[in-house]
Amino acid sequence: MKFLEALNKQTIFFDGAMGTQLMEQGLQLGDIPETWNILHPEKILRVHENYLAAGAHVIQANTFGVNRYKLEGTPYTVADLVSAAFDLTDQALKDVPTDLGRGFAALDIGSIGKLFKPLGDLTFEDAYETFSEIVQAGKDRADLILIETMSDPYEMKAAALAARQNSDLPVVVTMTVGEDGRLFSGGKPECAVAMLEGLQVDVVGLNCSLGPEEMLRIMPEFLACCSLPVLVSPNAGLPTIVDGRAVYGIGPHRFALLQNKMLELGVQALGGCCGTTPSHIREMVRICSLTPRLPVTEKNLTLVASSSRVVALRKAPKIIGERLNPTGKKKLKTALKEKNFSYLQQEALKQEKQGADILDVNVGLPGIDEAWTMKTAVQRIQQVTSLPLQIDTSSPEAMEAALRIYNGKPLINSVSGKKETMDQIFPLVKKYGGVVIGLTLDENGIPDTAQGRVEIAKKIIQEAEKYGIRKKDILIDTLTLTISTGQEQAAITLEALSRVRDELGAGTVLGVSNVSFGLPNREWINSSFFTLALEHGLSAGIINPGSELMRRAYDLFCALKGYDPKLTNYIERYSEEIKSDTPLSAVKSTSQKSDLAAGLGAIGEMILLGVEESAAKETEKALKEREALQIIDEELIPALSRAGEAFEKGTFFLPQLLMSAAAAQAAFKVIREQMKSGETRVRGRVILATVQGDIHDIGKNIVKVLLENYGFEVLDLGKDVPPETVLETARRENIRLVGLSALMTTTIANMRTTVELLQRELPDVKVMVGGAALTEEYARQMNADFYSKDAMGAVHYAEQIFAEKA
Ligand code: B12
Repeated sequence: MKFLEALNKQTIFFDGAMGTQLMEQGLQLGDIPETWNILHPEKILRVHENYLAAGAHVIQANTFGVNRYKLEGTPYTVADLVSAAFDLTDQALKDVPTDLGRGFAALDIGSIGKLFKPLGDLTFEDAYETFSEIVQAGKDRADLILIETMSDPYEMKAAALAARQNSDLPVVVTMTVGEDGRLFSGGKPECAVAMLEGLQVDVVGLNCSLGPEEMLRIMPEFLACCSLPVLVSPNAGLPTIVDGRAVYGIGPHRFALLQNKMLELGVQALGGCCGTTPSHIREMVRICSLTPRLPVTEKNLTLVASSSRVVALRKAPKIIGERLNPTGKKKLKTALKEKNFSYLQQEALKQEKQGADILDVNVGLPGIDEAWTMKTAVQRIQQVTSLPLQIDTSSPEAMEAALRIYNGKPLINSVSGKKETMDQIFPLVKKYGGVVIGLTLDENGIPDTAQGRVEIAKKIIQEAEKYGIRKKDILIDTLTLTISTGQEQAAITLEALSRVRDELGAGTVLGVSNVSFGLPNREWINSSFFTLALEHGLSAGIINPGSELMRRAYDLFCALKGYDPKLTNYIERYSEEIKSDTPLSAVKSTSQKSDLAAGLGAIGEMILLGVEESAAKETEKALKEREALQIIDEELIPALSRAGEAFEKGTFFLPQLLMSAAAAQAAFKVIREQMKSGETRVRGRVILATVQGDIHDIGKNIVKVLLENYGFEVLDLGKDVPPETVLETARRENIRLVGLSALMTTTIANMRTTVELLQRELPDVKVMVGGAALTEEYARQMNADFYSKDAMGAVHYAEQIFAEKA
């Protein structure tokens, strides 16, 4: 029996932990567990056999970490270790049959362990290649591919795509969330579920990080958005550290009872992650086999998603921001020609603030490399906004380039009823996933009756089905034509709209403003037509969210039709009005990120929004009026502090913190350039370093610039610097003053070690310390010579030291 056949029939049990089992047999921290496939095959085989004997149907080959990056510097190749892993699963499956006959072996794929650009140096294609190599190595030996312990939706996409493109095996993807139920991107699992459904994977789920109790709390929400079978593999509780080792508190019986509740909620497959043992799996199989399983249900949701936000269409009507389309927009045209993507970022942020739900991205201009421009625009826009994007192009090459690197499940604009277009676009939708807009025109043009447009809509939906694209993933555009050439046009579009909704049960979309082409006071007609369209069932309008009249039409419709619960939005918005040409900084915000910047200047806001180029530009402007130090004190530091506080509160997530830090660095670079003085005389030489284990270097860099500015030469050892390196450099370079920075409570200990080492080995060297985690009191305790809460203090102390000896 094949894996999917078995899953269709009954509850499928996966095995439990491998890593914690191997640690009990002597695996040390830092060892690569997969090398044991060759070094200690008998131990791996025993783990597999124990799980099969406990009743598991699926065992995971010991391939979790076999990626080219982790194997760098070892004598092993991916192919060697994967092949050895499947020799062991083959043997185990032969030795121990399951109640379904021969069990199944999964090619287990874990996270690469690197961050994507711009946070790290991994590109989407690097990740895709890395995963493809593993899939190719295992595809002929595995029964299924299990992509697991993934927290970044972008990495899930790379892995799922690699699995789909390089094999015909069933693909299971389970993700890991924190205790707050969120992914690394800050999004809820539904973002990733929407994307993975679009990528046509077979099973999704949760594993690792949490115990079954915490996962049970998340499960109802997870299941509510998911129309695929679900696998849940929790840890055996949350770990506590006892004598330096992780101990998991939930025993087999309790684990089994909690997993049984998952079945009652509607999960189809169960397994275990860290800390689970064959006893956990045995008890789970014993108890859960008796519980009838619920069927998988189609939730019929039309979801588009970014990595951190999901928008459900066909519920309340939505706004698609139209401002990122060069037609009729001179500034945008120039920006595209000049490759000024920060202008596009600004326009995106502006529309987000104005309340758009989704952003249209169209970069079509004559003479432009559309594929490159579209890809770059999407990459850059998704760095700054959490809104899902609508990829809008008539070029299949540009479409594919953007769909490939898009982080989430996009809206795809568009396909039409023309056979040639459907043949080009549907394969892309099948490959990358997305909700696709079907235009009601074909080889014969645009029908001039509603009936004709409904017929084309039907044809599009039927053709899409052949590719496995479901009706819920199609929105029909019944096409807006101008009433200036035929007044009946509006009525035809509207009739088609409601018939698509009522007769075909599909969602709809319209570019609204074309209705008034060639007429005066266009917004008046547009906004009234928009209201009519909403009343005829429009799911989403492509409009300018900054237009007062359009916005008002939308908000009033929502208020009158009950889409604005308790009229909260209406009351909040209409105490103050918004104009379409209002500059970004003056727009009343609907986004939490900009609220955070309240009271700060433009630099602070750009740091909190994480827009590097704009942070730099604003700094250049500000330097004409204000002192560099004032900018640091009034904008950079407060913005970073707020980012830190929001991070601590859990309203800001690591990618955002990283983007903010990068923007602060960009602002700071501008300041540094300006502060470089022409001074040539060196007043003294100073070592600066952020201590081992700590990678925060913004503060240390500020200290460096000030010291240099005051005529000192700085030997910057960078961040994460071991005590020995500081000592060796101080000795070799005959240094008299060392400055150390530490930002975390956990790294203060390393600062202390460094201070002690320096004072023991080089008693004449003075050590000054600083960094947000430090206090005067801590500094005294570690016997540092000097502490300063800011960079200027470092300069004064250096002056004192070098004056004394001069
Ligand atoms: C930016 C930032 C990051 C960036 C760092 C980028 C970079 N290149 O530096 C990134 C995103 C990478 C990051 C990562 C992490 N961060 Co962080 N981060 C911050 C943040 C928001 C701002 C730090 C900063 O740059 N401040 C501005 C500078 C100018 O201030 P400063 O460093 O204190 O420097 C001034 C003075 O202290 C002094 N000074 C500094 N050094 C020296 C040296 C000498 C000799 C002297 C005299 C003076 C001096 O002069 C400077 C100018 O006046 C803080 C929050 C905060 N409010 O501090 C959290 C914070 C420091 N991070 C934190 C954490 C937990 C992390 C992570 C572990 C997150 C994670 N879960 O992975 C990782 C740690 C990675 C590691 N191993 O180090 C915690 C630390 C908690 C604690 N008390 O231990 C904080 C406090 C956030 C929080 N509230 O939770 N972070």
